[in-house]
Amino acid sequence: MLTLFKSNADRQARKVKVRRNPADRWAKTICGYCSTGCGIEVGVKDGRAVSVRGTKDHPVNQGKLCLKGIWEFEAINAPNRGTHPLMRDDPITPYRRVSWDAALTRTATEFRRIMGTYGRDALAVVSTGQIYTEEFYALGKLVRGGLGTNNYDGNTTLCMASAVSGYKRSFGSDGPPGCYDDFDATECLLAFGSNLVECHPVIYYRLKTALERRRFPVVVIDPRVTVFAQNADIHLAINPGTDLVLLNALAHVVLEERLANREYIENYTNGFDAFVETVTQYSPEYAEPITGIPASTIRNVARIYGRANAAMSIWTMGINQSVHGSDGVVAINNLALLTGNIGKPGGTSLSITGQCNAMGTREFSSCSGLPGYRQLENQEHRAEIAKYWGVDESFFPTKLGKTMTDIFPDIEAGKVKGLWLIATNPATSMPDTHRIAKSLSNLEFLVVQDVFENVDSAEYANVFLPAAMWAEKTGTFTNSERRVGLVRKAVEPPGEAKSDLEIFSAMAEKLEVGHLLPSPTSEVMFEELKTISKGRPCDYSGLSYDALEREGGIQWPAPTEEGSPRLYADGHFHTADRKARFIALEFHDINERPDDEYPFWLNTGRVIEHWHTRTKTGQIGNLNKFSPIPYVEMNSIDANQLGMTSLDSVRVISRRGEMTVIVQVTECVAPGMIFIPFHFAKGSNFMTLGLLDPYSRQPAYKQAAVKIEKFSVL
Ligand SMILES: Nc1nc2c(c(=O)[nH]1)N[C@H]1C(S)=C(S)[C@@H](COP(=O)(O)OP(=O)(O)OC[C@H]3O[C@@H](n4cnc5c(=O)[nH]c(N)nc54)[C@H](O)[C@@H]3O)O[C@H]1N2
Ligand SMILES: Nc1nc2c(c(=O)[nH]1)N[C@H]1C(S)=C(S)[C@@H](COP(=O)(O)OP(=O)(O)OC[C@H]3O[C@@H](n4cnc5c(=O)[nH]c(N)nc54)[C@H](O)[C@@H]3O)O[C@H]1N2
Ligand code: SF4
Ligand SMILES: [Mo]
Repeated sequence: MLTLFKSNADRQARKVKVRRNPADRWAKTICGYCSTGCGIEVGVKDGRAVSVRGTKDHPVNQGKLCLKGIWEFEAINAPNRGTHPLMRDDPITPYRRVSWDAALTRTATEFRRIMGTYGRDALAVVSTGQIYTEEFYALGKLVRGGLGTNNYDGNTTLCMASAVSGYKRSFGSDGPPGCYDDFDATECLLAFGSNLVECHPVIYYRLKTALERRRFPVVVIDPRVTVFAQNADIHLAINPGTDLVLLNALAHVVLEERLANREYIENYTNGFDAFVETVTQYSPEYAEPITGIPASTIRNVARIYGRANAAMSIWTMGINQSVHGSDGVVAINNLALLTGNIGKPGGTSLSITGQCNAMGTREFSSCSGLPGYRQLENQEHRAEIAKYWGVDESFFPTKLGKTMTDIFPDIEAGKVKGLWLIATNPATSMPDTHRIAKSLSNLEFLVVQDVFENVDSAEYANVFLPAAMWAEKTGTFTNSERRVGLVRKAVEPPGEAKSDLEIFSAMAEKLEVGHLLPSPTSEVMFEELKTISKGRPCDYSGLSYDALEREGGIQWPAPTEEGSPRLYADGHFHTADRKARFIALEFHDINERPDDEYPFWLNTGRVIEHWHTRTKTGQIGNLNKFSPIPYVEMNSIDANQLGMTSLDSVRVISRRGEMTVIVQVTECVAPGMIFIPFHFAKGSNFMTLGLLDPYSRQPAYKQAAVKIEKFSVL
């Protein structure tokens, strides 16, 4: 963190202030930032959110909150909240306030015109991981059952798509099999590409608490020396994008040293022989020059993992955001299957998800199929949902449409003409944002539905729809351990802002499919999705709002209020033969790599204070005081060589774009690598390339080649 105090008075003025505001009442919610799913109560006084506190004895956070949670009520009251619908004829004229009726009529008319003129798929809908499950379900019903475009996806393609794809390939269905309690039972933790301390601070607190009770080895695999890496027993500073090779080599050693669980493999898996054939080629000596990790260290880690009675892996974006994202996830699953570490306490392969409701969208949004983990390709699934919704089965596409990352090139190519963005800000968060700006400018019609009217993507829009935020509406989120939690409405939304659910229902009306969403309450939506979830992997049928509130959340599958801490405990998976699949994975190096002209690896990610594109945290004084501006982490060897020092302004340049940013000299990145937080607009995503994973279509945000020059105004 950089401090730039000019004087003592300046230091005083910038001091972080925590006000203790008295509240009249407290509303129970789940935090609206990350997927940890902390219980958080919003203090309300005179109808305003004035405070928050962690929910005492909550099963996830036991009253603890991180920096973002502590000031979350300030996001509700922040400036720039959208209070009225806005409209303009074209994106170069100023917006004017209009009525909801005018904004929705115009939107529905444009949607109909575009679909009528160019075909249904000329309209795209891109949503998020940050609205309630009930809202996702309603949007899916409207898009799949009313609009009929197959260009429907969410920002989860930027985030969790590789985990989803990997789980489906290995286990036949999405769904993280483990839970946070696994820290209390495990004998070995491998953490791949996760900055847990900054990105899921309360999961880290759970891990630390488990370690204080009982030591077990923690191995962190990350090119950077994060605080997590500093606190690990072993840090593997892996070469960017080579985790697959490391994982194959770990499996190689487990097999070589006879540490595999033959009984588990025999009873519950298939595909083993082909897998063995492939990993046989990946000796630690072969992996060493590719991964940068000494063969002896790989052997050591494989032995620790293989000999543990229960061993677990967690991972986040260092794995998912790679051209081998899906393969990386499958390789983590392979290692778990090889040692029988699935479905048992302390033995799991647990994807740490990202956004507060990245899980809810996977379960019920219909983005990647139909609700309840149903598939468009499956005739029975189409028939079930068509019947339940009262729509013609033939209205559904029979195969999955484009993902968010393929929709934008289609906009650029003129195939997609209209776009509805809901709670996502691609103008800043997509890779190669110069190209995204061009795509957004190419649209005939863009509608942005967001809680903040100054969101970057609204610069390109014709219509802005102001939405109610977390705690201004009731609904559920699912966290990383499949725990469904309830957010109670604490306060009224500002001005004329409406909940996303109300907006979807009003849109359905305007599109003359109002029968799909006749009574837009979260309770009604919850009952519908519960009904269709019965017997599905994400079974919600035993849940109720009262039970969720009472318990602080319940883990699906939940055919009763009991819920399930783990999946696959009986060794049965969601595949046709109920066995898990070993999948043989070859490594193909296709990244843009540093060369003479662009000699540095660019790595991007997060800091604890900020949330994504800063629409929320950028408006919160204390968080900005901690982390006011973007910076580039640079190793001292590189800084010396380039004649640069901390606080110098430099230009970081890739083949796609550049940014000017100040230097932070650190030993946390290796020579030849730099790290820039991606939160700031017109920042690191000007430079990223974002090659896509072939299975998940998730962008490789963490690997690009750049050069660095001193900034000069002359
Ligand atoms: N404070 C804060 N917390 C958040 C968020 C936020 O914006 N701010 N966002 C939430 C969301 S949506 C998400 S998805 C999560 C993301 O959570 P994380 O994935 O933990 O966060 P990142 O900083 O994106 O990246 C994690 C690490 O991956 C490493 N990495 C880069 N390349 C590689 C590689 O090739 N191999 C390996 N093994 N590691 C690599 C990076 O050095 C970095 O330390 O955080 C969630 N929590
Ligand atoms: N370089 C680089 N880029 C990255 C990443 C990276 O690691 N490196 N990570 C990627 C990942 S993992 C993710 S998840 C994406 C995130 O990328 P985005 O989805 O663009 O992230 P946010 O800034 O969270 O955008 C969410 C928007 O929803 C709005 N919002 C919040 N709550 C509500 C609500 O209830 N209703 C409505 N209608 N709007 C709401 C917020 O104001 C905000 O504008 O970024 C990706 N981009
Ligand atoms: S760890 Fe995540 S869920 Fe918990 S308070 Fe922080 S941002 Fe919210
Ligand atoms: Mo994410």
